[in-house]
Amino acid sequence: MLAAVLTSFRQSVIFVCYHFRLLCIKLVLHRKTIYEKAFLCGRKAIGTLVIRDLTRKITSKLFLVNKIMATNRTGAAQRPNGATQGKICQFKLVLLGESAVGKSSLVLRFVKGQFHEYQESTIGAAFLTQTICLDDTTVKFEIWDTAGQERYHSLAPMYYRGAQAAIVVYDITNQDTFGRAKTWVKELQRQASPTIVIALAGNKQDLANKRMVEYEEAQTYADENGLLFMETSAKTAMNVNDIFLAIAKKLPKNEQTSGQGGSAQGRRLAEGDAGAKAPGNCCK
Ligand SMILES: Nc1nc2c(ncn2[C@@H]2O[C@H](COP(=O)(O)OP(=O)(O)O)[C@@H](O)[C@H]2O)c(=O)[nH]1
Ligand SMILES: [Mg+2]
Repeated sequence: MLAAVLTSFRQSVIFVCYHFRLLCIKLVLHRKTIYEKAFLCGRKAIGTLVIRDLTRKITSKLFLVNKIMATNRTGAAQRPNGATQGKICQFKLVLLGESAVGKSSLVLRFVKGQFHEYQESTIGAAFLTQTICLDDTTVKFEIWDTAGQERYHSLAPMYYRGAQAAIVVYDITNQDTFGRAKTWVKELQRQASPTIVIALAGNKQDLANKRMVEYEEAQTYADENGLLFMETSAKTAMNVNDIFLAIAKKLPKNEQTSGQGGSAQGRRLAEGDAGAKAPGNCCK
């Protein structure tokens, strides 16, 4: 009887152990499946994120390339060396005037759109270029910004000789600089090219409350001498682009005979030689 009970107990224990083992195996398998699923899901999620990120990067790169291409396409109409944009002319322009009237500041404003309250004084001369577009004509200015001091005066003819345009600058708050501007105009009329386009700039217009040169006085003088005239401010940018634009409009762009002391016309640039020092051919 006891033996029978023991056997049955043993069998029960074996049965329970067997099922417990099965349960454990099932549990382990189940956990493995969960882990695997989670792993797969994770991989899928990471993959999606990576792909989404890559797509975004590629799209933004493509957008950037498109933007650059579009900019180049729009810019092409204004480039000086395109074949389809009409005339391309290059003119030598010189700035003259007493020192500290704002010659360098005007050039800096026109070329770089900047103004420095403490502009360094020019030694000898400085050279910059700027291009502007007039309808079907691209005008490239080769700008010679001279030093105003008397000790550099002997160098001036080097810069205005062969120049097609000049801006004579005075400071509206200083009467002496207006007198000096008149002397420069006389010198240009005597010694520069007879066809030179001269503009008179009454600079520092933003300081009109300290004005010593009346607008009407300068306008009358300019009219009498056939000069373009504008009051400008390198500080506020007033009339800076306008004075260069007015000169560009007045410069002859048709083929003519060369004037004394240099060609009366700008140089036509061949394709690709925007900065080339070609002989004085005319615009066409
Ligand atoms: N308020 C004012 N100051 C100016 C203007 N243009 C130039 N200046 C200042 O005048 C000083 C002389 O300018 P600069 O360009 O060196 O004169 P430059 O010797 O004729 O070349 C600098 O301190 C400039 O900041 C202007 O339009 N308004
Ligand atoms: Mg200067």
